Amino acid sequence: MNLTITDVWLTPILVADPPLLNTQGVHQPYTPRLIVEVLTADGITGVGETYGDTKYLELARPFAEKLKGRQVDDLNGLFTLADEVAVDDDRVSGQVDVGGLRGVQTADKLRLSVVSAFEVACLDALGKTLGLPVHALLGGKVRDAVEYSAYLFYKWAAHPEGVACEQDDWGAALDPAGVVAQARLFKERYGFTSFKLKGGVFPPEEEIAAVRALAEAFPGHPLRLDPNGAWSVETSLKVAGELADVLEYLEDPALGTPAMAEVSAGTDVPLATNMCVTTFAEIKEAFTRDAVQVVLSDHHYWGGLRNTQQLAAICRTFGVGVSMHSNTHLGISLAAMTHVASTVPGLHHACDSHYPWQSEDVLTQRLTFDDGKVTVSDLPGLGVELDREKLAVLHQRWLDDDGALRERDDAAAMRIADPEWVTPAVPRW
Ligand code: GKR
Ligand code: MG
Repeated sequence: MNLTITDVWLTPILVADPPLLNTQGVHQPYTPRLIVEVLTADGITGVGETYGDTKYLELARPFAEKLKGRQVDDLNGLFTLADEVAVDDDRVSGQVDVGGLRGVQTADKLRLSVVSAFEVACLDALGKTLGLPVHALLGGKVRDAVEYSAYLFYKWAAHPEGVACEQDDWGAALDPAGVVAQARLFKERYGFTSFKLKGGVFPPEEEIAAVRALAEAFPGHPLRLDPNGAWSVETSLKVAGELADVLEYLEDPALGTPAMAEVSAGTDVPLATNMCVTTFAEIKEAFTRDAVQVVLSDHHYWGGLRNTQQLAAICRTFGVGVSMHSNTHLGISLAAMTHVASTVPGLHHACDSHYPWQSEDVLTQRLTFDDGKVTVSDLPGLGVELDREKLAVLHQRWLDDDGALRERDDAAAMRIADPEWVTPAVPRW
């Protein structure tokens, strides 16, 4: 058995994405992702996936070079290696990230977002070498299937006229009836029983009405609303008061730990976050102030699957719930999320996933949701296989792009429909 990494391949791609609305604007017709492949001396390939914007690519390239010659089981070494790769701090020192929806942006978080893809690829290669599934390398699964929630979005029927795109079959969802119709489709197609609505798009009264309509259509089903910090403390408390009887939790109603702590002090509705606790450094203040009751982990920016387990252990210690956040992603990441989620005890909330929105993938076989759950694979590694032809097609799309779509920019995508659009300052309401 030879675990030496002999080569690393990076393939940036553009993946079709429907016109999903959020506080920043709207999803572009194609979104960038990066596929990482790690090859070992034994001819084994491990795969990983992360954000594909230029700043991630620029970091991934020197990292990939340094990885050659190292051992695929040297997972801790990935973090020291990452520290050796220089980051242009100017571009990441501000608070604004590519989507502005995943909390603070720091050089460290950028590094972790890149390391995570390599960690997943190394675990996949190691698992394939040893004949063990990734969950076994993480200590073993404690459940056989991981539950996901339907991730509902306000959306247009199509991207603006004249924009090159793939047509989706979800239709428009711009009012309570549209949101309920979308939820019905999610349930029909995937069997989801929890629903999360991405809010912060319309005035809170309209979003309250949409959640009420969901509660009527799906009595007793867990419901969440996530306006990505678009509301003031006062508005957050008003919404929490009006929806207290139907919400499983309210996600990032207000921006930042101090505001979330104020909201938390004024309501019994649990608060979840993927914006104010996104790094280990942010945990202490948020937990001490009881600002959040559920942390939504994301292995991409937390730095991988083992860091996600560490986060879960800290949450458990403090009696804070843990579940999973998602951003546009493909099957490799869904497989990685499922493996790590299967190892986390006390995962009481269904995880988020954008996967149903992605009609394209780079796998020979798409992952499936049965009754809203993904079965944990016991095959060696992640249990997925790359489809080279599909990968090549999506990579060609990236090569053909003049650069406009290579950075995710939801505000720029919105300006195609509304040239006056500027991302609203928060709190907006
Ligand atoms: O895909 O538009 C989106 C979401 O708004 C995403 O970017 C968020 O980061 O899903 C995320 C969230 O839960 O805030
Ligand atoms: Mg969120």
